[in-house]
Amino acid sequence: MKATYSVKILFVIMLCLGYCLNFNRVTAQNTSASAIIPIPASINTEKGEFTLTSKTKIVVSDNNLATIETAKYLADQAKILCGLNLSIVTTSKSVKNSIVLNTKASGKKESYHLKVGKKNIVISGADQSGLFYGVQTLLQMISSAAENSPKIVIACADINDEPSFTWRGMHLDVSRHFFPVEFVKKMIDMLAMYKINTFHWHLTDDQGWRIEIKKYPKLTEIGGWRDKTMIGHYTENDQKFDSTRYGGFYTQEQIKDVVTYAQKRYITVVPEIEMPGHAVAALSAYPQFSCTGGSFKTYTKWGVSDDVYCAGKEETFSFLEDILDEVVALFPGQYIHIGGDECPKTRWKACPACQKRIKDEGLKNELELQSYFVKRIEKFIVSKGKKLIGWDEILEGGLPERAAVMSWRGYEGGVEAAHTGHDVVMTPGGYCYFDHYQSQDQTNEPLAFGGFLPLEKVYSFSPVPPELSAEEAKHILGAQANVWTEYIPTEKQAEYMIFPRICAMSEILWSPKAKQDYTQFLSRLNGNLKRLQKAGINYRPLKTN
Ligand code: TNX
Repeated sequence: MKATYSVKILFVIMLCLGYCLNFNRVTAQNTSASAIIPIPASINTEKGEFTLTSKTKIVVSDNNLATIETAKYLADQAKILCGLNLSIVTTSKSVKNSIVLNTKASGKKESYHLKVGKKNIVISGADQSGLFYGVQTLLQMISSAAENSPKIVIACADINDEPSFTWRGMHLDVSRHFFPVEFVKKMIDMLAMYKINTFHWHLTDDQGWRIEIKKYPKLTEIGGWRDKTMIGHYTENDQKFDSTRYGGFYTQEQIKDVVTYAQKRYITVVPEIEMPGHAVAALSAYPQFSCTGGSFKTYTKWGVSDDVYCAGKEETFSFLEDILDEVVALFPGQYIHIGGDECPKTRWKACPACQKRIKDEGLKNELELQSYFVKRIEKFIVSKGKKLIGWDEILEGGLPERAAVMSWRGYEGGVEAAHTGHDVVMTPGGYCYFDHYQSQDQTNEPLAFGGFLPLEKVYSFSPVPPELSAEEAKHILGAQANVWTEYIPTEKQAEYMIFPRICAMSEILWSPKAKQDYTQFLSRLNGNLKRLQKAGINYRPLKTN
């Protein structure tokens, strides 16, 4: 009797133990694979777990400077996330209880292999950016493990990951409202976390010129400031303004600092210098490059101005080429964005110099004059070893031979460009405009441009339209979110508009379509929001629309 009783007790104990062990395993699993945004291309969860301790070493196995930088980045971030001070060693020997970093993986650019074993974690990038993304994935696992228990337990797993698109971007308009370097860096940090690799910096517009140009100091002295700013919505019958002088700009030193900061996070900064339209701030400083000669004041309201650069005067082109000369020297990336959007033809129609240009060049009309303008600038940019990208209006009147198109008025511009073999970045307003409302009930939301772009709609975005052939689809480099800031005056509000929509955008651009699942994304997002909160991000809480 007694013996059977003990056996029974033993059996119950074993059951409990088994349950506990299994439970632990499930918890550990939850702390890894199910926490990552964007979801990796392939994850195999395996038995066992790795426990991160203060004794865990980061091993740089290839003695490469970039790998060492990434090791330092990992150590710094791990300290923030879980308080552990991980030391870095450089050795090709195997080290127990370590996170090994190398660039030995095979695969396409930016891809990586992450293996969590019981004794070691090995992150192999196909290149340095791949290694960096592997580290980002591990950091997400550490972050989520740290939330669940003081012990950092990561379930064993084998992850193979690569991006779907090469252009994974976010744009920030710093003209309508100015954002200081510290904020730009904070955003770059967050973008890196979500494997976004392009930061499109909208540096000039009617309402403010934000980049120091040494040859034309008045661009920032005068064009960097406006007398007042519109309050309320542009469409109100009775437009209202404050009475505060507003402005700011980045020195070239600050620009270089941001570019280097971004480079260390594998983010390319694409500068945008608007032309021929959206140029009132520049013209307020140098009115001689307009059709009428001015005078102008840096714009204080939103919308589109009739005053644009004069396409007839030779001096306009010298002026812009001088500016671009300085811009090209500051930004090592391939692309220079020249805007090209929303350029009314009113002034050109009435301008003798523009009309003469149309006649002399045998152009049909002002649309072709715009095309002449962009093509001329494109030649210059190409002569500097760079590529031109512009908003889809640059298609009108004929696209420069090698230019890439940013399709914002829907998919159409991008489709047309891809049909003719041009590269395209998709940014259709309905899916990518983060200045749109996040709720249908606008009363509880901060004033915004308009529209309705909830998280779920961002997640439903597909950058490649079905009408493209497989060959044409290769021209869709990717997509980006655009953050226009007419109605975004503060950093807090910018964060509210960007997060968590950028998390959805990152998954659309990185993860394979077959892995995209909104409900599952939401469950992974919950943990991510805690990390955003820790990083001091004023994200929009998940609530119904
Ligand atoms: C259109 S998108 C613009 C911007 C505005 C934005 C507001 C584009 C190329 N031009 O100047 O800020 O709409 O959503």
